[in-house]
Amino acid sequence: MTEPRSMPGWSVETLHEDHAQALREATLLYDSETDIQRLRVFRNPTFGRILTLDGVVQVTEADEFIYHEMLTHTPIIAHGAAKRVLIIGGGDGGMAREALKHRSVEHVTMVEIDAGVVEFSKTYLPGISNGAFDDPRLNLVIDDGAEFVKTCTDSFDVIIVDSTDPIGPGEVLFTDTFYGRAKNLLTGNGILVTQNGVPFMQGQELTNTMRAFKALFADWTCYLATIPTYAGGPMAFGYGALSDAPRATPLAELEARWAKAGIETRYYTPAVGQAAFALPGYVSALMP
Ligand code: AG3
Repeated sequence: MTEPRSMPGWSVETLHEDHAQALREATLLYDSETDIQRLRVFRNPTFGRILTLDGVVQVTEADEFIYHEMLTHTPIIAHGAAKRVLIIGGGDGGMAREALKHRSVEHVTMVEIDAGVVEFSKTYLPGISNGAFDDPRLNLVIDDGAEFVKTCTDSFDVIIVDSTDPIGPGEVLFTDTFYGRAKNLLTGNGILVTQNGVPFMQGQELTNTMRAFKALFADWTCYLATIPTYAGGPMAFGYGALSDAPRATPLAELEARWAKAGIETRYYTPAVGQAAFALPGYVSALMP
């Protein structure tokens, strides 16, 4: 049998055992090992520049807006008064960019394990961070997110986990211990959201996180968005909140908050953010 990896001129992602995704490498821009992982950037005419870590697509210029908008605006607008945001991971700066669009957000701490990814993204993918690294409200910490939450004494209104998949350096960010420590950093109405994989392909990953959230949070569930290069159907984002209030916010109120924020987006709207919590049967069936 031919190994899918051996397709010259194509980047083949074999994240899932029985499924591979191939993206044509029109131009290879960068290929190197950081201290932590293999980092590649190439250009694809449909998706623009694409960053892969250990062969898995992390971000593409064309569809990153869906992922970054949904993981920031959904919790921030539902919360309604978020001033302090913590991002775990997110080395390319796209999550910080979206969070900092909220003038009401006074401070963003971003904890990235790999300084190489940050430096590299500034050079090769500057449009993704789009100036976020120069914003005085951003505090960039190079550290393992799991270590950071163990010792951190600050608190946050919204915590966003922008991780890789639970293999390699990202694995610790999917443990009950990590979730519990992150929860302890949340303020009264605080919300934790997490990158939780594509449930059609990675159902167990979602079930494991949801089981942990169920034990930790007053309100817990997941919400969905389809990001074309995260193949296999919609991706799930874990949602854990200390109170029911954010998710009970009426649409009219979400819309008033959004209008006040005055942010332009290409995917998120308050109605989309609210509807994203409607779960198809096969996803509900993965809930503990
Ligand atoms: N991090 C999420 C990558 C997940 C890809 N996994 C997958 N297809 N299951 C993206 C980093 C962007 N800031």
